[in-house]
Amino acid sequence: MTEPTPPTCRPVTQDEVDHYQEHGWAKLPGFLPPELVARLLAMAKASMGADGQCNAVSPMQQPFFNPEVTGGPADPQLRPLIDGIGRNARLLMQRHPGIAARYFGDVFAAKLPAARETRHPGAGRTYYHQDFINWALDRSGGMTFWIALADLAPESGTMSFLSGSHRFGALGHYRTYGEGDIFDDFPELRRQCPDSGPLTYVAGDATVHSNLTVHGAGENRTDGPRWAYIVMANPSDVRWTGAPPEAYATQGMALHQKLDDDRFPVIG
Ligand SMILES: O=C(O)CCC(=O)C(=O)O
Repeated sequence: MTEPTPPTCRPVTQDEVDHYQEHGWAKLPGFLPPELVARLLAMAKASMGADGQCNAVSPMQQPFFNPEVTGGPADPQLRPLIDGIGRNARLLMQRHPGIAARYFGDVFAAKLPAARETRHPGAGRTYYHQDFINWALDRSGGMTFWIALADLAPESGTMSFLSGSHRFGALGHYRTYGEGDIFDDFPELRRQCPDSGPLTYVAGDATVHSNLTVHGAGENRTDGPRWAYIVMANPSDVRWTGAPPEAYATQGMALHQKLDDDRFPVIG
């Protein structure tokens, strides 16, 4: 008897690849099958509680959402999905065939209701930013898959993207805009990059955005947490710039080394 295939995401279509290349992001409707979404949501609630804040407070303090790391590629429950995402990342990045996708990180992301008392940071607005500079990597090409684990309307604080902003190069670290925002330093973004506005997701829908694409999200104005699962991937040849990133520990790493296979395995 053949083993049942473990549930994973569907492959991206050519239209989605084209949209991603042109706009820097793409919507992926029905990316995950319902049984996998239900399993992921149950995992998230098991470690974070139904209110999305029973986990330990993350050392990476940011207002966007309350994060909870998972077992990542080492978790046999998650690996088939993470591999499926790696195969898609490879298709989306459109590098030469020798370049695969490398896992970079994955978290459950509960944006907490803005109107409630919360024990965690993570009940704020996701102000517009790029991810690239924060990753401390020597080349772009990386991307984030943002997967809705429930039906999410714009008022829960869903993602918005500035189409074409991935062609503007690096636009600063998100902590450097002070009281203002990215549009103070780069007003041309407003003129040249149409804003998708906050998207509506059905559970299992996803978006994928390049780490150079400017994106943001509003506050969560609903009563409960906004449940999402985020997986990040890079081209397999990325190297560490030597800068201190927020996303990973660099102790023992050598300047310009490739990301190590233990923590950042090639996936797909
Ligand atoms: O979930 C959010 O509000 C922000 C997520 C984000 O910035 C990202 O996935 O790069």
